[in-house]
Amino acid sequence: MTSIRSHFVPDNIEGVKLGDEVYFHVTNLEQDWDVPHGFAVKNAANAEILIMPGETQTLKWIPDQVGVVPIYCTDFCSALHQEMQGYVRVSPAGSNVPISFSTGKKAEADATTSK
Ligand SMILES: [Cu+2]
Repeated sequence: MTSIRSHFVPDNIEGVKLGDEVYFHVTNLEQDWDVPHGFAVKNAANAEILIMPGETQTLKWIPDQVGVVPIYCTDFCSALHQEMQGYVRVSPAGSNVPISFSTGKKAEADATTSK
């Protein structure tokens, strides 16, 4: 995925299965040298990564629970820093949910309750 103020692309990932080895390769697209971005998965056993402008860093994650897991920026990057987040849905092992991803779309449950 890419990171630039103030979002990740994509920021909504489906089709990850429990026990998968997930590698997030995050590229910071900023043109200003002093705007690093962070990246972390909520409740992951490892720490976050810090990505300097123009760099790509990789974070490995093995989900240990089924559900929707937030991902987020861990470095204060702008006034909209807290908007820099997204979601990964973890499905049960062996389920047939295909890998898919999108950007800027609200989670399904969210969209149906807000109507
Ligand atoms: Cu940030």
